[in-house]
Amino acid sequence: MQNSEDTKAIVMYESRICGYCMAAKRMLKKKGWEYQSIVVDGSSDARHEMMERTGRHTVPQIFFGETHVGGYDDMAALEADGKLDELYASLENK
Ligand SMILES: N[C@@H](CCC(=O)N[C@@H](CS)C(=O)NCC(=O)O)C(=O)O
Repeated sequence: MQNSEDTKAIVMYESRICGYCMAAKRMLKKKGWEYQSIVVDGSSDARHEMMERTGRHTVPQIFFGETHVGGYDDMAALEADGKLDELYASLENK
């Protein structure tokens, strides 16, 4: 159970050794956006939850609120299209 103060609008399922996760984290940091990390290494529950929610098995998997953005490439594509800021602006609990 998460503390409500730990609950962030952006949630990223990630693993510790993962280049795409690092790239996603760099992008979020550059934006100045906080996120909640769910590390799936060694946790079959968290990995199972990620796969159930996304239908994907690769990390990272990123949610903006209830919206499944996808992996790093998907988030970068939204940024390139100028749509990521808009999605972020629509979030509560930032
Ligand atoms: N296009 C994906 C690639 C993600 C990816 O390949 N992640 C690696 C870890 S850095 C992974 O999950 N590999 C495990 C696998 O392919 O089953 C993205 O941009 O997020």
